[in-house]
Amino acid sequence: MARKLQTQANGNLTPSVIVRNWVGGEERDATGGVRFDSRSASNQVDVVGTAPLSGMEDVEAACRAAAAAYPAWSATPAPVRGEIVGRIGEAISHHKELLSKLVCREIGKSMKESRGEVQEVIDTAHFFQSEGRRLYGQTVHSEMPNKELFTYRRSLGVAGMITAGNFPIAVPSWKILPAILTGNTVVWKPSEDAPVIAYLFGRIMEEAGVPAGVVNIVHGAGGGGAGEAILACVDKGLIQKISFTGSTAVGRKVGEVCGRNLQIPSLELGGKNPMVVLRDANIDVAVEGALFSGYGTAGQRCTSLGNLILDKPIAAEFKARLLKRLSEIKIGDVTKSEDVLYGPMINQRFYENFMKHFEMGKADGARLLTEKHGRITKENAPANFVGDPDAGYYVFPTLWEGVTADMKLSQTEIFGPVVTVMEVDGFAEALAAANCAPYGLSSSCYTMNPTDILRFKNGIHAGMTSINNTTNGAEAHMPFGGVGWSGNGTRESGVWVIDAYTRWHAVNEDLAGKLQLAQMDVDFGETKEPTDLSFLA
Ligand code: UN1
Repeated sequence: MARKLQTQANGNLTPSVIVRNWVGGEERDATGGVRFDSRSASNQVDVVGTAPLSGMEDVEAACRAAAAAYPAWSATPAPVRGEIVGRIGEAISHHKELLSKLVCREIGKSMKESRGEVQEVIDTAHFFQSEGRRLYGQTVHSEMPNKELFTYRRSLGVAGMITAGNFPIAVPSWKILPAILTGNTVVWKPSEDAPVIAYLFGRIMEEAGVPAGVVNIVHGAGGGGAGEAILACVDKGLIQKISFTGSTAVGRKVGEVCGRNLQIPSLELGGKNPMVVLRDANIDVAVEGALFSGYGTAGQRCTSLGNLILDKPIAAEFKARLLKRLSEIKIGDVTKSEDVLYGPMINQRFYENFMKHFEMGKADGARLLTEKHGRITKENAPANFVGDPDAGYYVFPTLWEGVTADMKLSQTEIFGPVVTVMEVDGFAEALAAANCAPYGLSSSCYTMNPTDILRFKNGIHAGMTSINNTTNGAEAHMPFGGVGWSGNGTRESGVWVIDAYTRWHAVNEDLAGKLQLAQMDVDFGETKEPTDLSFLA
């Protein structure tokens, strides 16, 4: 029978959830006994839940539980593992609306986007359910008779996962579902911004039949906390694979630890995603694309629009129209209205980091096109603001112009509702500007010209490209990941992520009944004398 969710009153209409670690199929508090609050990003008074602040001992226990579960799980037939992954998708579908409301409540994402995020988990589960009936290896011809060659995918062992708060359930599902489908077991440290969503995801996995210890969840902080402890467990030999989504700075550290242990981590890092709008583009469509790419989720997506690259003949009109749309959008408490384009900054750190970029832009000599900046308060709130601005970290949308490739503003990921406009003359300059930042996650180009479409697809340095669409829009069956500072070349989603959680095993079976050595005992026959073609000369 399903366990009852433990909650406590928190003064709000909805009680707060008592989150525990999930280790070896059991709920546990952290050994230190310390807990932290997860407050709604929209309204810092609403305690969505309290969660254990775990440390090294808790993470080690989770690694041991994952290692204990590994032999049986990796030996479970892949179609059976796939069936369980599929049931996770069914259970998420069953709870979709409630989970979407929780994503909205805990991290402050609009309901439309929250529903999209939960749908992404369902799509991922259904995709990997059927992969359980594929996981193909190959039969390969040998150089020698009576000998057969095979390739098999083998699982890696215990996979440690560290995820961010901006996609608190979709991105974890991109990692956990293919990892367990391919036979690995998992220790997951979710974002401290979203422990309740993570806890319920764990409960749903349990409900769907994920055996004890196959997925273990340890809550707590990143640096100096459970996240760092997971990395320490790589050095201790307790973890065979790391998958990390977060900043480029932390990704480099993860890469160092994994590198010295001869492991390849999956790193999904930052972006400064360009959107090019050429003179022949459908401006109506492009303005809406820029609005959603730049300001949806308050710009807190790794695929958010950074540099908006406008072709000179349409630049003035485009900026005017984008500014008009920015004056019309609703900002505010996403739990109170479904029409809000974006809600709060997810936490104080993201807010403070966003505020720092104004100094950078001024030092660069760029110009602000938007009028009001920084934190939205009761005194300065736009007329259509929804809810109480002082209750969360709400900020005005920001648009800069006069940005060039030599400015910090065009090179730095800001992670907030801000777009930096670069103006160019024609395709060649547009492509150069689109490639000016050291990142290369996503990209977009608006044009109706097939030659420019082809040239953009071939010339852009990015892991993902949209033609006439936003910089977002990953789908569960397409590869997700970047180049340059956006990652290390590993990919999530689709068939490509399977390479991240398996290694190839080459096997040969010799039934010849005698020793026959590759290369040495191979009979290629003799070449005859060359045919005399001299009479043709
Ligand atoms: C992220 O920001 O880490 O395509 C992932 C998108 C989303 C995924 C973003 N579906 O923007």
